[in-house]
Amino acid sequence: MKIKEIRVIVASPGRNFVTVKIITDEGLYGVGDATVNGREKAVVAYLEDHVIPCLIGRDPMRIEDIWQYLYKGAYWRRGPITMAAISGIDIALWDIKAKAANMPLYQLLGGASRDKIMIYQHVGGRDIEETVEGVVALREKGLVAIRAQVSIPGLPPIYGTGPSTDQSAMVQTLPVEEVWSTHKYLPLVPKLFERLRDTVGWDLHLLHDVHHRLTPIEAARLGRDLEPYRLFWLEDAVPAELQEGFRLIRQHTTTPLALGEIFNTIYDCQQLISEQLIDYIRVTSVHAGGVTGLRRIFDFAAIYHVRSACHGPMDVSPIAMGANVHVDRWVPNFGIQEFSGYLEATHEMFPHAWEQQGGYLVTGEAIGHGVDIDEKVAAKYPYKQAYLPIARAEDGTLWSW
Ligand code: GCO
Ligand code: MG
Repeated sequence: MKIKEIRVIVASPGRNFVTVKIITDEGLYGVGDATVNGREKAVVAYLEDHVIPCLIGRDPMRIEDIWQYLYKGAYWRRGPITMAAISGIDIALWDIKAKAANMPLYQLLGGASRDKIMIYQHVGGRDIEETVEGVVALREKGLVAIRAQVSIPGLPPIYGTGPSTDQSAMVQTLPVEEVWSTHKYLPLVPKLFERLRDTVGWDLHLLHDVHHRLTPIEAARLGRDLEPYRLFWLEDAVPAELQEGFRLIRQHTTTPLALGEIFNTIYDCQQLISEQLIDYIRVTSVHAGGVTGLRRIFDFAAIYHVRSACHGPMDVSPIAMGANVHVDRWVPNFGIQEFSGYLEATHEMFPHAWEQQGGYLVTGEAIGHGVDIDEKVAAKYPYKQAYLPIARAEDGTLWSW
């Protein structure tokens, strides 16, 4: 079998997605996700100009060799654009291999370690009351794990806090600038979780995402203040370039820590994992080297009792979600899977075998990863330039988030 053609399809069914379609001379094809939110076209150029010409004529069964060829062979290793391109190719190749083997992907990976995949979904509110109502409503739909966020009083809702802010990236051409205050945020979050525990009790898993906005000592304080409410995790407490920075947080709190949505390789989390500075590693197939990358990172994490928790927001396409859930179904050290849901147009463009059943996702038994792209639908939704927002402190200082 040989790779005959590789197409890159860019479309915006409510969000921008970059999809790789690898077609073989035997007619089998596979699809992969290569989306980097807000930087989509950089990946398209990388794929079209530098990757695809090198792969035509190669044997699609040699997934590991192609992965190494694109990683080591480029000389310029790692980085989000390179790794998203590798991820898109890798996910499509695993799809082809599983189809050739006539198996669902999880079977090829080693078979099912579980029947269904626990997910968490998001609730945000303009105030504590609104968040509590949202959590109660989601629990009624069968969710067993919920991420709760709240806007800072006196400031407009910003990305990842108030209601529906995950959509905001799509309506602006240039990045919106938002205002952040650590001073106002820190005492607010424990109050939210106190109210939540009073209302929903202790069975529900509760999570919180800080979006990289704190320093280690601030995160340590927050983790400690949240201990009475037994969070499932505190996510992205500080920017993670400084892996040893997490030692400081760890010394002060037993609140579990999760990290990794912007990581691309095992080297981004090597120290975090081997020093047991985190509890959940949140890498995802589209950004961390595809199925091959995830397997490598999760196997390494297993040695140190760190569990998997694939990133799964709306900008990780249903294809990457398909790859994630097959890995989730197999991975022995599974923790949880994020699932933000998708807009109707996104579902229409990516027919998928995975499905949500209450608080869980199931893979389905379709061969491959079970997700396809409908190119006719894709043609209806042209790319729209869109960016994530930018955060500034109240005095105008550019902020991490
Ligand atoms: C999450 C995230 C997302 C990211 C987004 C960036 O936990 O799901 O933090 O909301 O910000 O995926 O593109
Ligand atoms: Mg996050």
